[in-house]
Amino acid sequence: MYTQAMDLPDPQAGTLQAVPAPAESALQQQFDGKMDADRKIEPQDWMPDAYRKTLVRQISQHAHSEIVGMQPEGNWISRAPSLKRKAILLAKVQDEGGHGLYLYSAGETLGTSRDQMLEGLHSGKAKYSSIFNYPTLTWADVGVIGWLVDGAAIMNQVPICRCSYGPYARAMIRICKEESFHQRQGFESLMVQMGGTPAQREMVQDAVNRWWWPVLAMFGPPDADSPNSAQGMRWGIKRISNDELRQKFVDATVPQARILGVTLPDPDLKWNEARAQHDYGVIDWDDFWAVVNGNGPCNKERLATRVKAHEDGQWVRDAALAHAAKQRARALKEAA
Ligand code: FAQ
Repeated sequence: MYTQAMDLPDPQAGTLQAVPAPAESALQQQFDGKMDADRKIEPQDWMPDAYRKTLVRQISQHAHSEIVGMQPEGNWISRAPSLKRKAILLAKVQDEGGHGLYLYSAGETLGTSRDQMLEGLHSGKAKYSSIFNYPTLTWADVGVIGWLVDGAAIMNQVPICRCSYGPYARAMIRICKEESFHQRQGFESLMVQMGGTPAQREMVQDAVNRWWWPVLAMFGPPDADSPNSAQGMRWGIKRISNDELRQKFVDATVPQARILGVTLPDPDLKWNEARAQHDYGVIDWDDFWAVVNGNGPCNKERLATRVKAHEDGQWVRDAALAHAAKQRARALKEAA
């Protein structure tokens, strides 16, 4: 679907007349006009190099996050406590894989191949979300990932449905619908566990204690330390800032924690009447940057697992290419 837009006629080839390209300043003006009118930019439209580069960076990081994000919960598929939970978890992890694939397709419309994007991930050059470098120690972690990690992902991703780049915005609409199911299944699983034994309730509380702060950091550095935010906002790629989204997430999650009967591990978390928002404690940004820079608890394991999965899948890619070559040869023979 996305790649069709890349099938542009080549003015040098065939009978098409080469049309003189408008001057760059005129193109920039058209682009700025679209930005001002809040219109979408599509793959065939002219766009400044920096806009294209920013999108490739963000979309590929996002795709990598979805793909690496299959691992922490994937570890629990064979250990899910019932057939029902196994079926739900299988569907969820499969959805994350699908999200990664739509996003790689959206990235390809910008002229960067999937192989190039994957090379960035496998060589350790490209980033993916910090949150997937933490371990899933118990079954409660799976519920907490659904509730908090997917909850944070939705908060961040709903505004991207209005992103200025058409293919990214459209991919996000379906992704957000699926993330919403993920969040609800996590919350429901935790509700069941909280209605269980004291040991089960303790397990849920322990998982919340371990995930809460990394989830808050997942929204990215504070606005004042976020080098990409200002330009991302001007280009309509980012609609709401890191800090604003983090605040919205805290405000939405506090009442949910109350319903579940868990405590959020922050002694400074309290309602601020004047701001009509919650105050919360200080995030450990040193820990966040250590994880982003490859030194989190599971970075090495996650990357090694991803690279091995890619290498183990080489035969599938080879077979698909051989099949496509055979089909093409047959079609040519039949046409002759
Ligand atoms: N982890 O200037 P900013 C999910 C980097 S999907 C690692 O603020 P920006 C689904 C950032 O890249 C989760 N790195 O950057 C799921 C930049 O580095 P660079 C992923 C981070 O782009 C659920 C530098 O710090 N979602 O969870 C992180 O304006 C459950 C400076 O930061 C997306 O990718 C981080 N947390 O804002 C799957 C959403 N935060 O590239 C499985 C799309 C920041 O300059 C199970 N992305 N950095 O070298 C975005 O909205 C934005 O890119 C932000 C960062 C908000 C992540």
